[in-house]
Parts: sequence; structure tokens; C-alpha cells
Amino acid sequence: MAKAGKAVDATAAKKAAKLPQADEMLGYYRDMLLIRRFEEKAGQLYGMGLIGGFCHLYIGQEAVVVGLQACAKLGDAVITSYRDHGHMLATGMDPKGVMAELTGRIGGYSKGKGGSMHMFSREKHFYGGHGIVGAQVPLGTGLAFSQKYKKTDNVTFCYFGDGSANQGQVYESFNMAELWKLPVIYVIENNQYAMGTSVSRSSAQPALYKRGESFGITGRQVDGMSVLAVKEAGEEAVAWCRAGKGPIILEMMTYRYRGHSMSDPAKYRSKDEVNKMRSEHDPIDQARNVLLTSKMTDEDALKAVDKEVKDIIQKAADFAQESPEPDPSELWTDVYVEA
Ligand SMILES: Cc1ncc(C[n+]2csc(CCOP(=O)(O)OP(=O)(O)O)c2C)c(N)n1
Ligand SMILES: [Mg+2]
Repeated sequence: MAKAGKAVDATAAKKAAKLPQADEMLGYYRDMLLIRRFEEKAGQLYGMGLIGGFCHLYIGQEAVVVGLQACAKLGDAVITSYRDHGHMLATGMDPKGVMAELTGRIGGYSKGKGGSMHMFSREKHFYGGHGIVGAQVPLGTGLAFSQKYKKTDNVTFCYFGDGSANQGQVYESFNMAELWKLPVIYVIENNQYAMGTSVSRSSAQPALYKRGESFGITGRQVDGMSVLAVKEAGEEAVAWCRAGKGPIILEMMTYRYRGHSMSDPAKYRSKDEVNKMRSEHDPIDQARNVLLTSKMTDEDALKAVDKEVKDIIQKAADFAQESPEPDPSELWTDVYVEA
């Protein structure tokens, strides 16, 4: 496997990336933990039959979105696939509204009518949540076009998977984005599988960061299990786009611990492979190690964060079960834009 994470001690982390301030690092730990606990709870509620339809968990990939959101500023846009709960939480969307959407309740972001794959927040500049593989890539490119056309200095983070990187529409988007120098960061979350198909079985050019070469788009391969490595790469990418240099590709080497969706028994990979990633490269454990070995914080402070996160998630789960189902009349609303 290429460059997926290394077990990090504080010295290695210092070499790999400049250490941030203690409160920043603790913030990354907290934000990754929030996503992890949210997803675990969503998995539980799904198992209890409280969530219907599709549900794709982000567990294992938390460092990617948390590290990149740490580089974002107000007005920067985010768009992604169906594996989207982590992105919503990282943009600051309310865990209650996200969880209630999963349970199909009126308190959800799409009033319970969209479910896991179809949530949006104009306020947080989160543009979905897309179930069609690769569909978010031309849409994200369009968001970046709008940012440039309106003369903002915002950027778009357009996330897609290794499997999606083989979609034709990705290359049409690359062409236009480079031609018009659009401020879009194409984030390829290479978790090494597209459903049950590994990158090596499906990709003639498995180094996905090179996929923009024929358009003149620069690409970087990044350890997506290390929030610090992600942040460092993100800062370069954001500065690149804000300076008007056009798009850039970040291939994040990452891993999902759970199946593709809740119905995937994941027979295409061994338990050893998964366990090795979890025990040696886990992004949250790595952040914890950095925090403790560099003495940025202590066990008590981490316990307080764990408790805070647990409470938020429990409240979100309660809200998601108490909020009523949408009234049948809701079938007729939100179909078209209502003036
Ligand atoms: C156009 C299209 N083709 C096929 C599918 C079925 N499908 C859903 S997810 C998926 C795999 C995508 O893998 P990847 O892009 O690596 O994302 P990941 O699930 O690993 O996050 C496929 C083939 C789909 N939703 N849309
Ligand atoms: Mg994948």
C-alpha cells in the first residue's frame, strides 16, 4: 500500500508537520472523535431498525475532512458523495439535525425526506450529499466557477472516492477547471476500495494524484490518516487556489474500517488488513499520542473531551427518536423551489 499513515510519536510528528498550538490540536482530536462517535451511534440506530435506506459510515477517514476544514474560511464550499456525515459535522452542521434526517424525522436537515445521502446547509456552505458516483465533481466545479465569477476569494472542497476517480465526468470537470483556473480543491479520498473493488483491480493508473497531469493540474499524495499531514497539504492547496492558480488535486491515502454500506459483509478483504490499519494508523489514536507525548494536554483533559462528545451524540440520538415523522402533506413541498 502506498503512503497510508505511520504510527506517530511526537518526534515523528514534529518532523512530518509543524505541531500546532495545543488548543488547535485538541480541537482536531475533538472534531474527529465527534464524527467517530456519531457514526458509531448511527450504526447502532441502523441496527435497531430506526434508520432506513442507505447509510455509509465514514469511520477511519475522519482526519481527511477535519484536517481540511481546519484550512477553510467562511464561505468556502464543501460538496461530497453519499459518505457524507463526517463532512456535515466538520462544516459545523448540528449533529441533532443530521441524526434526525437519518431517522427520517421532521427535525432533520431535509425534514426527514432526504435521508443519509441528501442533506444540505446553505448557512454552512455544504452542498450535499450525492448518491450518484462522481456527480458531485461537475457540481463542485460549478460552485468554484460561481466563486470566481462573483469575484470572491473562496474555494470549493470537492471530495470524491478512488472509484469515482474513474468516472468520465471527472475529466470533463478537470478540463474546464484548469482552463478557467477555478478555485477548486479536488480531494480524492482513496480508501482503497470502491464497494468491493480494490484500486489495483480497477485503475490503470493507481497513483490517483497524477490523474490531472494531462490537463496540467498539480497533484499531491498525502497521508490521510494523519490530521497534521492533511492540514499541511490543505494549507498549500488553499493558498494555491486563493492565489488564482486554478485547481489542485489532493489524493488522501485513507481507509474505511466498516463495510461500504450497512449491508456489506466486506468479504473482499481480510480482518487482519482492517485490524492492522486500526491498530497502527488510526487517526484519532495518532492525535491522542501527539497530544500526550508532546505534553500539550493530559489524560484528564482528554477524558473531559470524550465526555463532552458522548453527551452531544446522546442528545442527537434522543432528538432523532423524539422528533416526529413529517406530515404526509410534506410530500408536496420542497419539490421545486418555492418563491
Ligand atoms: C453512477 C453510479 N454508478 C454506480 C453506483 C453504485 N455505487 C455506489 S458507491 C460505489 C463505489 C464508489 O466508490 P468510491 O468512489 O471509492 O467511494 P467510497 O464508497 O469508497 O467512499 C458504486 C459503484 C452509483 N451510485 N452511481
Ligand atoms: Mg473508495
